[in-house]
Amino acid sequence: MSELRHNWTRDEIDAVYSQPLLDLLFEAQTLHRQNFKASEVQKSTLLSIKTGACPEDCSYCPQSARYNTDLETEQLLPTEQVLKAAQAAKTSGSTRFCMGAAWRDVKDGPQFEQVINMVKEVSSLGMETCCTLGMLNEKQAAQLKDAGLDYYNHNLDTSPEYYDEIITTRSYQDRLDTLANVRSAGINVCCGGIVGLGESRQDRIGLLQELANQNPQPESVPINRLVRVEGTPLSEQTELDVIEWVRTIATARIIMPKSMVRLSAGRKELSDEAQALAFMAGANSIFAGEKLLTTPNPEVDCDQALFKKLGLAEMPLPTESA
Ligand code: SAM
Ligand code: DTB
Ligand code: SF4
Repeated sequence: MSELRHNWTRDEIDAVYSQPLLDLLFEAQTLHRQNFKASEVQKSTLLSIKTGACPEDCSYCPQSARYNTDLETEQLLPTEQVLKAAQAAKTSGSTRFCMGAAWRDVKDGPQFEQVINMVKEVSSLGMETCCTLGMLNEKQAAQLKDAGLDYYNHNLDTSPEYYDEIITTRSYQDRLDTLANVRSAGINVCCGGIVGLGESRQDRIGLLQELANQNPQPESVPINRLVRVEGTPLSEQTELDVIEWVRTIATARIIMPKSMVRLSAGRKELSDEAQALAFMAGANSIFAGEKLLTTPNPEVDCDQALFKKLGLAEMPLPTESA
């Protein structure tokens, strides 16, 4: 079985990414089958626990206060409401519950205390917990770990060169610093990016290089397809070719063979066939439930039908399968 590498060059990744599609899929499938049960797909459910009015300028994001996106902003949700959603997610087969807040960073105080409490309560339902709350310092990461947080999501989004075209209010290094704080607290890292921002193939390769060369590699790698939201600067962006997206997923699987690769935002616009190709390319996780944070996701019934048609099974929690 291949060893994990953290010294990938862009040329090496390009050689993987740009090979004939059928060879690429075969290589990805081979590694996928060495490391996972090929027909199991993990399901996570997202909930926006604090929506909109975000001070950052991420040009893809409907939650930035700088753009006019018709979004209803929402204060931090009451814990009971979050718990209800987590219970419903568990009932519908999700093993992980991910709580997202439209914050630039975490501020110490009552709101953070409330999030810590949410993590404890969701954890006690027997689900894996994940938070995505923006930037985080070392102490805050340790507090989340103590509360039982399993994963922290913080994306690099794109290549270091393209990053400044997309976000100006925080740097690539800020993101790497937060990821280091999450790691040092002993929390699993969920880190990926977005494709379809108008970036080049070299930028997608650059993002994959940054992800794979982290040591350890992120346990979970969400690959988002841009959801174009009216009012954001990227609302008119040309859609990324599906095969390029599949190549990105297959390359992620090959260079990060032990990570979970998640089909994240953008599934609603994709056909069953496109998603089947992505599963063949080694994707083994999805966001389930009719809403992502603020935008629509496939209905639960639709996903159930897709799983049935493709013969996919829900991946159990690690302890359940042991
Ligand atoms: N505010 C926190 C942050 O930025 O880290 C947490 C929430 S933020 C919405 C989480 C991630 O969602 C972003 O890093 C980005 O990758 C993804 N995202 C946001 N808007 C998106 C969109 N329109 N299409 C695809 N992915 C999107
Ligand atoms: C991630 O990589 N994708 C999720 C999750 N992490 C937090 C968020 C997708 C958001 C899509 C746009 C929205 O619904 O607001
Ligand atoms: Fe704010 Fe996160 Fe959206 Fe950026 S991606 S505008 S930080 S909610």
